[in-house]
Amino acid sequence: MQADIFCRVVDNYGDIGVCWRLARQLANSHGWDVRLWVDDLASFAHIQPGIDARSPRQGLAGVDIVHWSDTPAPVLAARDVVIEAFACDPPEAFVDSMRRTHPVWINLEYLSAESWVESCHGLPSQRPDGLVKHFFFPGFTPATGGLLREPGLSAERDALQGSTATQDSFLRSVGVPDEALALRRQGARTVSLFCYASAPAGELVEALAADPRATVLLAPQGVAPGLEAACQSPGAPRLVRLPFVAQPDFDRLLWCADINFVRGEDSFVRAAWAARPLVWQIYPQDQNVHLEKLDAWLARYPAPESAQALIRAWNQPQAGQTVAAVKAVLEPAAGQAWAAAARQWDASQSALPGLADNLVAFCAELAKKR
Ligand code: TRH
Repeated sequence: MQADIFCRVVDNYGDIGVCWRLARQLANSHGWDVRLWVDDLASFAHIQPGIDARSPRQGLAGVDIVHWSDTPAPVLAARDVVIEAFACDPPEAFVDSMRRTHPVWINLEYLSAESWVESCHGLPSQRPDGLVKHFFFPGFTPATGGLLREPGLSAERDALQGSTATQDSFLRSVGVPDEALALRRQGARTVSLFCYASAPAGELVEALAADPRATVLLAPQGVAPGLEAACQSPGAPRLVRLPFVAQPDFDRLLWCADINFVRGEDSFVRAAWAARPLVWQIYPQDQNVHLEKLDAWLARYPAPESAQALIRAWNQPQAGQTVAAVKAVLEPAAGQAWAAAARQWDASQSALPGLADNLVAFCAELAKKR
């Protein structure tokens, strides 16, 4: 299959994060010839070393990367499959070429745990010009498109989680200092933090500082800028700032942590594959509609009530309940129940077919009918 994936970076790193992961998997696990169109190469370069933000065309990891600029737009014609991520509308000249060849056209939607997704997944949308676009919804049930998950991920994760020495050398390689590694070896818990500015990170630090067990807190540069000041108090976590790392290393960071605070879409899914407790900060939307989506996911996530309460508090900072909620999950019994639930969540979700496999099968069916 020859495919074009279109990615417009609306905000942050999730749009390109999802598209880049999908592009690599289609190219490397399924042998597809993939062109990835990206309008914002600077954001791409932030999460992928080796991307040249000024290059109109470059190849990396088996993917042909096209800078999607409007001045002038690249002159390329559609091939077998067109995947537009998150309804980003391919350029008009490209759609013109689609009218001549009628490729399979997929609109890859945002992830949601809401039940309506099942009835919309796979539906066609007939356009007046004769082209048909199909909706492909990621999701958590067999009636959806599933979640992105690379083959062999669990084995790689288990190997890392089973070896303190391998974790040490990995963490050292991404910039964790020896003295923080020593704290881990002496029994400190590891917490990773990737959140939006609205997250009550100060309350998290306050609760961790009050706990007798020490904490090493890993946070990317620029995220939660108040952490440096918050981590000055006695007993506060040992804060380690890390540069943004490539996606496979970001996975490994999550695998090394005891609790992962993640956000948006892609890091949220990756934290599930860590099989460790996760706190999700959902991407905020107008009129708090995101809170309904959060509830839809919490109804599926098998974590105990104390963990669910923390996740709700983390997403509604005005409630000011995060200190108490963190303290509750640090109780040994609560923590053990949550850790077991996290393993169960990973096992149940990874037993379902992955998004790339589902997408490949879906496109093959549609291609037969062309
Ligand atoms: O950056 P985000 O907030 O992206 C958001 C969401 O996707 C949201 O749903 C969407 O509407 C909005 O963008 C436009 O969070 P997310 O989805 O977790 O994406 C972050 C990506 O960055 C993910 O692919 C992981 C990657 N990443 C790294 O590769 N290395 C790193 O060091 C870090 C911190 C992140």
